[in-house]
Formats: sequence, structure tokens, C-alpha cells
Amino acid sequence: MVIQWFPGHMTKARRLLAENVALVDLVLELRDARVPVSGANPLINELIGKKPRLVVFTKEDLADPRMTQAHLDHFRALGTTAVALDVRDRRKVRKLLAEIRVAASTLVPTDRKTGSALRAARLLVAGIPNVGKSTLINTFSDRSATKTGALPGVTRAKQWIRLADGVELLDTPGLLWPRIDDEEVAFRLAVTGSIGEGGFVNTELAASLLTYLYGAYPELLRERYGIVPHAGLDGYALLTEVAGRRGLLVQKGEPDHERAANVVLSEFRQGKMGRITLDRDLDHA
Ligand SMILES: Nc1nc2c(ncn2[C@@H]2O[C@H](COP(=O)(O)OP(=O)(O)O)[C@@H](O)[C@H]2O)c(=O)[nH]1
Ligand SMILES: [Mg+2]
Repeated sequence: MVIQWFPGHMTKARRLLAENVALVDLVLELRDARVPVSGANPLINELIGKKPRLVVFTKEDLADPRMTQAHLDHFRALGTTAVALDVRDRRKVRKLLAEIRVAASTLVPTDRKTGSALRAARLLVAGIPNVGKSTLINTFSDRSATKTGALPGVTRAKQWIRLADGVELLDTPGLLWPRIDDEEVAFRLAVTGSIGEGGFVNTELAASLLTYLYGAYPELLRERYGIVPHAGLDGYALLTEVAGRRGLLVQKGEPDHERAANVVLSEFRQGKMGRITLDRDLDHA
């Protein structure tokens, strides 16, 4: 499957992120829980340098809980702090904030005599497009947050949001680009919506998704589209089954693959098929 994708402004995004990272004590690196490996940016280590990092798997509600746990365990075994949540969920985001406060308290300079923090800890949210950066920042700000305005001595126009006592968030999300050197990775990121429309053919993408689901989550395809496994079912035949099931036909009773593809992709993205993870290997970047 060919995915044509040309990241715009990659250099600019990279420079902006590097600039913003220099201002903070902690980076929240967001990864979509459905693609925690494919959705990683290979430059992140270089970009954030030695800054402490907290990895946040977003869209936990859409991902396969068993796989999410396996990925979290893998990270923790490597010594990286990682958590998974639905970042639209205020209660869970509040819990995350409590963890951030603990982590942040050790990161700021303290008064040598009294040991008290000399300033608030600052953090930023980074991740590839569509991972949930704006959503998390919004959920954070809905609760008790106040904009603190530009800090003196810090580049004009940067807005800081006070999240809690001693914690401030840069309201500009750091944009990262996914790695797409690998066709399989590009496929997964197109499915989850991190690579915009126009970079691929919907029917091909949906056929590839169905093929994956047929192998990894056959019971979900059966539940949703009544697809019963049998020999010779491949991508387009699966699309034909969906079209038949939903009565999506063009003239002469031919299956309408175009509409079936749109149904498959949008139902996947809305989580209607069930909780699904696309990255099943634990080969973390
Ligand atoms: N189900 C679910 N949807 C989410 C979650 N986080 C973000 N979204 C949705 O994903 C889409 C992209 O989120 P957005 O915050 O704009 O991503 P950004 O490009 O990283 O800023 C939006 O439709 C959000 O509602 C989550 O944790 N769970
Ligand atoms: Mg955004």
C-alpha cells in the first residue's frame, strides 16, 4: 500500500519544539495508546535531551487494554514513567496532575537555605498530530487553571497556564512528526488519523485495516459486520462483506467499496468496533 505524505514545516516545528523544551522542566510526551510504537517520534530523545519525560498514552479508551498494559510494563521495565488514560476524562486528568506535581517538585531549583521551590515547575505537552495534545491542554485548563500570562524574561507571547500549586503548563503544544519510513507504520498512522486525508486511497487503507483485524481481532469483525472467517477472505473481499452487510451497493448490485471503506474507517476511529491496538510488538523506539 502506497502512502504519499509530505510533512509540511517539519524543520520549523522541530525548531519551535527545541525552543520550548528549553523553557520547561518536564515534557509530557503523548502517544496514542493504539500506536504507542508507531506514534513515537524518532527525534524525541534528541529534541528533549536530558529533560525528564513523562510518557502519556492517550485514547486509552479506544485501545486494547491487554496490549496497553503490556506496553506500559515494557516502558516501566526500561525505567521510563508511563501512564495511560482518556485525556477527555477530567477525573483521570486530575489524577495525572497529582502525579505530575510529585514529579515536578523535584525538578525546580530550590532555595539553598530553606529548601523551598524558587519557582513553579513548567511543563509542555508534545506529540504527533491528532494524538490529543489540545484535548489534554483543554481538560487541564477547564479545571481550576488560570492563564498566567507571559513570564518576565521569557519570550513574549508564550502563555503559561497555572495547573496547580507549583505547576505551570505552556499552552502551545509541541508538534512532533511521526516516523513514516516504514509502510506498516504509515498505514497505522493513517488509520488512526495522524496522517491527513489525501495521502492515501481510502479503499486501500480500509482493506488493509480489515485484513489486520481479521487476523488480530476476528471476533470484533464478526460482532460488528457479521463476518464469518473462511478461506480466501482477503482485504477487498472483506470490504465486499461489509458493503453487503450494510446494503452499500452501486448499480447492478455491485458492492460500493468506497462507501464501505468510509464506514470502516470512521467506525474504527470512533471506537465502534471495540478496543483495538494496532502496534502489537513491544519494539519501542
Ligand atoms: N476517545 C478519545 N478521543 C480522544 C482522546 N484524546 C483526544 N481525542 C480526540 O482525538 C481528536 C484529536 O485530538 P486533538 O486534541 O485535537 O489532537 P492534537 O492534534 O494532538 O491537538 C479529537 O477528536 C479528540 O476529541 C482520548 O483520550 N480518547
Ligand atoms: Mg492540536
